[in-house]
Amino acid sequence: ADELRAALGGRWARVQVVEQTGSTNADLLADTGAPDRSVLVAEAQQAGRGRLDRGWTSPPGAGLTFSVLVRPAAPIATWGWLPLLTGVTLREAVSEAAGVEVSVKWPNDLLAAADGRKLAGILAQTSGEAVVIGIGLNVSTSDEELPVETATSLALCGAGEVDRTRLLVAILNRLDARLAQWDDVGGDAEACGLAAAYREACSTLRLRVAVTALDGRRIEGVARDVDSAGRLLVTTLDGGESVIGAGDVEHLRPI
Ligand code: BT5
Repeated sequence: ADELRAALGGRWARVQVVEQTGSTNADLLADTGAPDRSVLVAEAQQAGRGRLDRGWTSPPGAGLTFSVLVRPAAPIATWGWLPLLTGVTLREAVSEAAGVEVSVKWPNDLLAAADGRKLAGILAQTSGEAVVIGIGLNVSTSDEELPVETATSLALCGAGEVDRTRLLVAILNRLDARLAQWDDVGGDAEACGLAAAYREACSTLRLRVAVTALDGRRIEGVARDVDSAGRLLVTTLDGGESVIGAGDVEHLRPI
């Protein structure tokens, strides 16, 4: 933790590292007094969560498992951009610190550019005026340790030895910078260049996709763009447009 704090140079208000916990997201959500820019890193997580209460597995020491808490000044209507902002940041940091090219799948996955397998997942949860953003990234995870066929790790992408602290510092430095730029313009993703970076990073855009919504609806069409709230705009086959929020989606897959 001291090494991490020193490398971050005071830009993160509170940095904690624990050997193990249930879920770093759950811990920060429960910590109602946590200051803006709190970070909680866990070596091992016993009850890691994905969206919709799905599980997130991370063998101890093989990945990065952490959450940050931020208290944005930007209006709540723009907070849908936070997982997307995190995805853009992860992509840049992974490319810089591990030399692996990745893309972002709307709304919350990081995929290896080479084979489309999932390298990382992002889980943003709101509690009052705070947002907790959790990140699980597979670093040295082996094939046998990965829970599903569609998962991969930096090591499996040919990254070689990756210094996890260095990678985490690269992520947190970039995340702080992007958050500040975005918050300074009131969460306007176009004005701070985030929307442009996202359009470049996102492999979902321009694809034909099938979305299964939580209410059972199925939407098929071309993923055209992302709007000012971070929602996906899908041009449906009949020429209409569906506006899809991250919270409404059970599955999204290219067709
Ligand atoms: C996510 O959910 O991808 C968000 C994962 C967020 C995890 C972080 S770790 C730190 C913080 N604390 C937490 O408790 N959570 C956050 P979703 O899109 O729902 O994907 C979950 C699905 O990904 C699972 O149902 C599995 O199929 C798959 N999965 C589970 N573990 C994985 C892994 N290590 N790598 C790739 N895929 C995995």
